[in-house]
Amino acid sequence: MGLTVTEKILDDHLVDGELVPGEEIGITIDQVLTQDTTGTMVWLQFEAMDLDEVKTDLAAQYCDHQTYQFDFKNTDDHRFLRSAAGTYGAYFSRPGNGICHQVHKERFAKPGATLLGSDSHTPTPGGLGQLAIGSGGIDVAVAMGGAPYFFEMPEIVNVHLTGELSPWATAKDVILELLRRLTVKGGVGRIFEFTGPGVSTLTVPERTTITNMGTELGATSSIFPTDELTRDYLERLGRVDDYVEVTADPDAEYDETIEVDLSSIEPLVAAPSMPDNVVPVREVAGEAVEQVIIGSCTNGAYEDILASAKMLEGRQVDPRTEMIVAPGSKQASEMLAREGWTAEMMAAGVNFSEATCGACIGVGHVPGSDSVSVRTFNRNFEGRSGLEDDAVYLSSPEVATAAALAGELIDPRDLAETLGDMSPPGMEIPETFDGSTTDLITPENAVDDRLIKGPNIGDVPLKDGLSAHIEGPVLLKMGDNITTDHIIPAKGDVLMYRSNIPKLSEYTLSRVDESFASRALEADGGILLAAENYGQGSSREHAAMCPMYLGIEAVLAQSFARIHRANLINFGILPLVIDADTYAQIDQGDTVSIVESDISGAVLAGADTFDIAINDELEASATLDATHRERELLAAGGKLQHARNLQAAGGSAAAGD
Ligand code: MIC
Ligand code: SF4
Repeated sequence: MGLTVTEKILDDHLVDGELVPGEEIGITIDQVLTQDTTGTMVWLQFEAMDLDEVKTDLAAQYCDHQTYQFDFKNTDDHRFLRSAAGTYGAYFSRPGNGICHQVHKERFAKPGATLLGSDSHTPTPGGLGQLAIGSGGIDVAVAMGGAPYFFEMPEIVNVHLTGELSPWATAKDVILELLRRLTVKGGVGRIFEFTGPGVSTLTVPERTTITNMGTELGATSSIFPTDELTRDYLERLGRVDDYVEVTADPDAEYDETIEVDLSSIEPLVAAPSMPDNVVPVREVAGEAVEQVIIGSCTNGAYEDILASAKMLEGRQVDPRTEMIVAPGSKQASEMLAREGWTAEMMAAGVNFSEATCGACIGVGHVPGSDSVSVRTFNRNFEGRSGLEDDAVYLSSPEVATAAALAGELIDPRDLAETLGDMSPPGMEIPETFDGSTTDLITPENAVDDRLIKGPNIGDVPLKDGLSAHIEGPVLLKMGDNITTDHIIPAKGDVLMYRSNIPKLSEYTLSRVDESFASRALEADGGILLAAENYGQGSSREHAAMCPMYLGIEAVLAQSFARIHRANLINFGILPLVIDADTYAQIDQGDTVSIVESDISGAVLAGADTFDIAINDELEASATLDATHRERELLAAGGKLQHARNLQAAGGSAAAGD
C-alpha cells in the first residue's frame, strides 16, 4: 500500500509505535522553535532537567509576542531568552525581528523534516512540506534535549483540491471554508493533507496561510506535498538546497477525503467571536468598520501586505476607519520599505507597527468600545483583542483592505462599482528575499554563555505525585469550547507574568470568573468541569501549570483539545472524560469525589473507568484514556517531576518520557 506525505515523514522519524490512528507513536525531532511567552518556561525546564545543550539539528528562540516591552519584566524575559539561546546553542531572533512562524518559514522551514514548537501555529511550514506540530513547552524542552516526541497517531484526512480560486477569493477563504464545514473541533486527532490538481494553483505563501490556520480546526498538523513551486520559493529565499521532494504515493490511502472545489469559494469572513462562525462577506456587507489590521502569522507575509498595498495605491483609507499594518517579519517590512510600498501605504493612511504578534493577543491596538475590527488574523475569541465584548471579524488581506477603503464590510468584488478600476492584486512573490540577518543571532555568535534572570523570573512549579484520594468542590462549571485565553489570558498586563507562576495564577480563569483563583486557593484544591473541546486554542502550558499551582488535580470534560490535554498530563492533572448526562448532573459547588481507594495506583495499573460520587452519592463514571507513558507522568505529578525522579534513580532526564 502506498504512503501519504505524513506517513512518509513519520516513517522516516519513527522510533516507537506503529502508524496506526489512535496508537501512541514516538518520533525524532529535527528542529524546534519557541517564542517569548512560552520560551521562558521551556528554558527553565531545560535547566531544571540538567540538560546542557541543544541536541536537535536546529533550535530557534523568537521574541515576537510582547515586543513593545511595556514593563521591565518583558525586557528581562527577552534578555533571559537571549542568554538561554546562547548558553544552550539556539538561534536567537531579537524582539521585533518578526513572528516565529513567519521568520521560521523564511529562514529555516525544511521539507521532509520534523518541527516541534511551543506555539499552536507551529504547523505553518506544512505549506512547504515540513511536518510541524505545536506542543506544550516541556515537550519542546525534552525534544530539544534529544528525546523523542510522543503523541497519538492522528487520522490522515485527504483534502482534495480541484479547480482554481476565482478572482478575489483567497487562501484565507479556503481555510475559512474548511472551518465553516468542520468547526473548531473538527480537526481534533487529525492531520489534514492537501492533494489534487488544485495544489499547484496555490503559491507557497497561500499554502502556509492554510496550514497555519488548520490549527483553528484543532488539527495536529496540516501539510502540503512539495513541488516546483516549493523549490522555486526556497530558491527565492536563498535556500534551494533545503528542497526535497515529498509527495504521496498514487495509491496512498487516507482515513477520510474532503472535496474542495476552489472555484466555488467566495470571499468569506469569520464573524464574531469564533473562527468557525464563517459567512460570505456579502451577507454582512454594510457593517461599519472602525479598525482594520493586516498582519499576524496567518497573513502577515510580504505577499499579503503587498496585496493590500496594491489595493491602496493612490487611494485613501476611509476617514471613519483606522488601518494598521503589522508585518509578520522584519524582512518583509524592510523589503516593502525599500521598494517604496511602505510610503505608498502610509500616504493612504496606514499606520505601520513593528513586526510583532501584538494586537493578535490584545497587546496594542485594542478596538474602541462597541466597534467592529476586521483583522487578517486566525483567532477572534471574545475578548482576545483586549476589549471584553469585542466584535472582531477575520478575513483575507483583500477583504480587510476593501473594508478600510469603504469604511464598512464590503465584498471586494463590489469595490470596483464604488472605487472604479480595481482589479484583484493577486499573489506576487519577490525575486529574492533579501532582508538583513542582523536580528537573527546564530549560536556561533551568541552574546551570552550563562543564564541571566531578572527578579520576575521564578522557578518552574513542581507538584507532588498524584493523590491517593481526589475529592473537592466543582469550582467552575463551563460550557463548550473554553479556550486557553479563558484559562490564562494573554493580554499585556498578564503576559509579563509568564515567568512568574505564583503571580500569573491569580489570573487563572479570570475571564470566566474573577473570583476563581481565590476560591481555588481557599478550597485548597477542587475540580473543574467543562463540556466539549476544553482548552482549545493556544499551546500555552501555563493553562495547566496555573491550575496545578492552585491545587486542581482533575478536570472533568466531555472532550479535550489535543495540546491542552497533553499539557494537563504534563502537569499532573487528570483529564477525565464524562458523557453529556454526567455533565448535566453536576452543578458548580457540588462535591465530586473519585471513588477509588488509591487513585495513583489505579492510574498506574491502567484503570480506564472511575466511579464518581456527586455530593456523596454514587452517580456516574468518568474515563481516563491514557497511554502507559502518560499514566507514569500523571502518577509522578507531571513530566518535570517524572524526569527528576528518573535522574534521582540514576536515569537520563531527557527520558522525561
Ligand atoms: C496564541 O496565538 O494564542 C499564542 C499567544 O501564540 C499562543 C502561545 C502563547 O500563549 O504564548 C499559541 O498559539 O500557542
Ligand atoms: Fe502570534 Fe497571533 Fe500567531 Fe499566536 S496567532 S503566534 S499571537 S500572530
